[in-house]
Order: sequence, then structure tokens, then C-alpha cells
Amino acid sequence: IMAPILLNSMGNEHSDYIQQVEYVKNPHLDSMEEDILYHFNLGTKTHDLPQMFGDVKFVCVGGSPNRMRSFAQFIHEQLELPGNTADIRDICEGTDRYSMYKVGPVLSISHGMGVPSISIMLHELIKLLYHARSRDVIIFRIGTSGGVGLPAGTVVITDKAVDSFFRPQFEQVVLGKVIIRSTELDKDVAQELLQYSSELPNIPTVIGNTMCTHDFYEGQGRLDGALCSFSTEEKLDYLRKASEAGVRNIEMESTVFAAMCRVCNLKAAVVCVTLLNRFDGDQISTPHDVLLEYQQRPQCLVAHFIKKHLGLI
Ligand code: R2B
Ligand code: URA
Repeated sequence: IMAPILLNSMGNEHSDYIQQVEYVKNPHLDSMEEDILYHFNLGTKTHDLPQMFGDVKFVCVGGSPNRMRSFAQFIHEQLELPGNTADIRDICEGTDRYSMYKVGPVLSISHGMGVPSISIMLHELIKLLYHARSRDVIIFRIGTSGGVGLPAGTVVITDKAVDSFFRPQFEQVVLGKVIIRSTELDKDVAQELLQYSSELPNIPTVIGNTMCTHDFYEGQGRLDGALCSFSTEEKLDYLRKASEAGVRNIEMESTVFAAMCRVCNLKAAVVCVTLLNRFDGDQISTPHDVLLEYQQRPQCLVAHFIKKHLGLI
């Protein structure tokens, strides 16, 4: 009897068994005849997912569809791939919920704003990677955030994603009960990103905790929403407490992103630029062109990481 030969995702032969880590954690999936990824407008019967996505090694997600298209074009240039960047098309053009672009081994997807929006996207993305039999994928959230005591334009690589009580956990209500999941991210990927930031010009970067809230205004202690139930002093007191808990920035998706990726064995990192220092104000009054430059910083850092991993630099 011959020993089974397994092919890994690069097509290399391995003569012994490799522990294949499955990304999905759902016993019901295997008994389904078809899986429709409704919000992507993709499905296992209508699309050849292994052929379309089997070679994916890096997934980058961010809130805005336009930013994720620009990122796909930027990565296309950085990887010096053949063809025209203008021809990169939205794989999810059949739906306006999310946008998805594939450039070589890199997938760039928008997730909208907030925990429910990104969590729907992640369910379908993780199933997509499973159906496609992708292996050794690293996923990055590249986004924007409010800084806690940092100058605008600082890139924060998330150590721990914490909730509004500064706890490193994500709570999900399932069948009327609260399930708590850990929000720890991959330490090695974070350190590697920090190292690469020092090799690039003009990308001030720190590692710190990221607070994830369920609102942009009151939920982030802003005084400038349509309603506000607290004083300036109370706001500053909360931000000081956040800072003492190691929080360096505030955004709206990191806890569920970290929790889902951790449960599903996906190596994950959160890289967000700060658009303002929340101790100085609430309104985002920085000029548009400066904001655009800030938003490119997480993209440059992650592109550098990808190029290193592909052996291009
Ligand atoms: C950062 O920016 C968005 C709010 O403006 C939100 O999606 C986030 O996490
Ligand atoms: N995104 C947020 O969630 N908060 C900010 O202050 C800025 C961007």
C-alpha cells in the first residue's frame, strides 16, 4: 500500500499527512447540498470557488468599497502584475452589499460600518475560503479610527481588541444567551508589521489596544452627535480611563473581526490609522487630501508585508 501523497496549496508534494486546519466551525455545513453566499452573490453550485479563490493567501478588508478598490489597484501595481489596473472588476457586482476584488493571491473586500456588517461579511468570507480550499491565509483589517492620545496619522497595530468596558472579549447573543469569545490577535503578525513600519518612510506606527464600539457618536464619547447625555469632563474622564487600559484608538469592527478569525483559525491583524486625537476634539476637520494620505498608510504597510511574504523584496 502506498503512503498517501498530499498536495499542499502551492502544489508541492508532501509524503506525510499534514494536519489540514479547517476554517469553518460548523457541523451543519457538510450536510448542505449547496451553500449560497447571499451577500456576495456567489454560491457553491453557481461558481467554481476552488478555481476562483483556491490560491488566495492574503485577505484585506476595510469599510469602504472605493478604498478597497483603490487598495486592489495599489496591490496590483506593487506586485507588478500584468494587465491594466482599470480592468480589475468587482466580483460581487451582482450585489451592492459588499465589493470584492482579486489581484493575484490578494483578496480585497469592503465590509461596511460596524460589527453586524463586518460579521455577515466574515461568515461568508470564511465559508468562501473553506469551499475554495484555500490554505495558510492571513487576513488584515485596514481601516480608520479615532486616536486616544496619539497625533493624527499614527498607524495603530492592534494588540488586543477590547469592548467599551476595555475587556478583551466579544459578546454575541445566540439563542437568547450571551456567548463570550476572546479577541486576541496574532502576536507574530503584529510584531512583523511593526518591524516593517520602521523600514518605510513616514508611517509612524505603534502597537496598542483598540477599542471597538457600536456607535460613532455617543458610543465613542463624542459631544457632537444628534444626542449627548454627558459633559465634556465625563467624556475626557472616559478617554483617560481608556488610555490607562492601553487603548490607543477607537473604531467599530475590531472585536468581532478578532473573535471570528480566532475561532476559525485565520491569522489576523488589525491596522488602523488615526484621523484625529480624541483628546483634542470630535469632528474630523482634517483636509480631504490629508485624510486620503493617512488612509494610504495602513495600505502601504500591509502591501510591504505581502511583498515580503511573496519574496518580492
Ligand atoms: C472606522 O471608521 C468608520 C466610522 O467612521 C467605522 O467603520 C470604523 O471602524
Ligand atoms: N472611525 C471611528 O470609528 N472613529 C473615529 O473617531 C474615526 C474613524
